[in-house]
Amino acid sequence: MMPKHIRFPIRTIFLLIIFFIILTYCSFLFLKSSNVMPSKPQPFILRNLDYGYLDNSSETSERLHPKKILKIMQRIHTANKQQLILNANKYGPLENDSVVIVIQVHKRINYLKYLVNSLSHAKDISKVLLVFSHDVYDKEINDYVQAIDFCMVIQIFYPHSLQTHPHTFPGKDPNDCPRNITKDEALIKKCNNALYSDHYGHYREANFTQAKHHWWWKANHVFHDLTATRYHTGLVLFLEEDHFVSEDFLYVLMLMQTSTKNVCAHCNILCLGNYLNEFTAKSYRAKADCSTFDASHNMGLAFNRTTWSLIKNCAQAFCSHDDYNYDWSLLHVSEKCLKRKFTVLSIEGPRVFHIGSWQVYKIWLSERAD
Ligand SMILES: *[C@@H]1O[C@H](CO)[C@@H](O)[C@H](O)[C@H]1NC(C)=O
Ligand SMILES: *[C@@H]1O[C@H](CO)[C@@H](O)[C@H](O)[C@H]1NC(C)=O
Ligand SMILES: *[C@@H]1O[C@H](CO)[C@@H](O)[C@H](O)[C@H]1NC(C)=O
Ligand SMILES: *[C@@H]1O[C@H](CO)[C@@H](O)[C@H](O)[C@H]1NC(C)=O
Ligand SMILES: CC(=O)N[C@H]1CO[C@H](CO)[C@@H](O)[C@@H]1O
Repeated sequence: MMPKHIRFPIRTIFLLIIFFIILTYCSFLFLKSSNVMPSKPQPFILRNLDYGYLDNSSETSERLHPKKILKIMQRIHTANKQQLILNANKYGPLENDSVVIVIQVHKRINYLKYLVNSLSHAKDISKVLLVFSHDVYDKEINDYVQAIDFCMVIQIFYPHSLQTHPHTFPGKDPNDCPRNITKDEALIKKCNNALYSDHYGHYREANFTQAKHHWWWKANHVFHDLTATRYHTGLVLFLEEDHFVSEDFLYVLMLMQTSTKNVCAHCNILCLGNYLNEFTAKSYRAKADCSTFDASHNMGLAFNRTTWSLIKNCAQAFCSHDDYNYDWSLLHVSEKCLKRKFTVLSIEGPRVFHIGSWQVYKIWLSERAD
């Protein structure tokens, strides 16, 4: 039995510790509920295929008035023609060897803020050109992007979006075949695309096709149309609104690029993210692996015009592959169209992370259930 004058402070300290734990837990709950922190991601997701279409709030309920759509189309056309580069007088012009970062944006502004915030802390970010490629024209998102002040910024707008084509291709046409109809029924009905059901015998769902169309459009636009980038010879890194980056991601990317000659002679693609190690890698290892491109290389990909030409030459293989994101189409290109499969240099400790993995996990489960 301890003497009383020792027991008392021990009990006080014990109570204090309990109090502290409760306080931490409460603030954790608060941060979670106020959307400051992403929910805990699942470690074994191989693919980012959700792209925000799970939140069925606006797309399905809010149908824009045709006049409003026309207005948006005009603004998109003007912006794509103007090609205004923000902060060019402060950080421009774009150097040959600077990195161009292309970010595919749908409408999850909370995620986008998280990504932009992470970019703002990255070393050497002031030399970068950020290209925001939008498939939703949204004032709040535009205002947010236009306020970025830490590097050059340009916005491009995917002109064939679901927002501006709600009732015609690539949106949902009234004569589209219903997803679950059989091919025989479809042929009798003579609905659109009756001959072309997918791998599983289902027909296209407009709201799941946009991610891939958008990816293909923006890559073409950046490599061939945008005045600022159409002769760019340096790296182009592809990110999405629900990613975020580490502070050293540019430094690591450069390191990987300069070391390809020695460690990965035929390398065409650099990969900064992987789901496999995303949540398990204890260390920030900069060890890089040289391997054949596979399904796990689907996040934080960077390549230059040389590699893009290879992809572009396989446009037929890319576009006809049954896929609603770009990554498996790219894999298909690599395995079925190229003379030599893509070689990728990837980093063991990822520098690009995925915020919304828990949503992907939900689709993944529901797909398995189907
Ligand atoms: C996608 O479209 C299908 C058919 O038009 C619809 O049933 C479904 O609810 C939509 N899904 C989302 C997430 O909007
Ligand atoms: C860009 O790179 C090429 C060679 O790849 C070089 O000739 C040219 O001067 C460079 N341009 C700029 C602006 O640095
Ligand atoms: C098609 O069938 C699946 C189940 O097999 C169901 O979940 C889905 O809602 C159906 N879609 C339509 C558009 O009827
Ligand atoms: C582009 O990348 C390829 C490897 O894919 C490399 O051989 C080539 O030197 C790079 N070109 C430039 C201009 O950096
Ligand atoms: C994933 C998601 O947000 N689903 C919602 C779609 O809308 C219905 C009804 O409005 C909700 O019950 C779902 O939770």
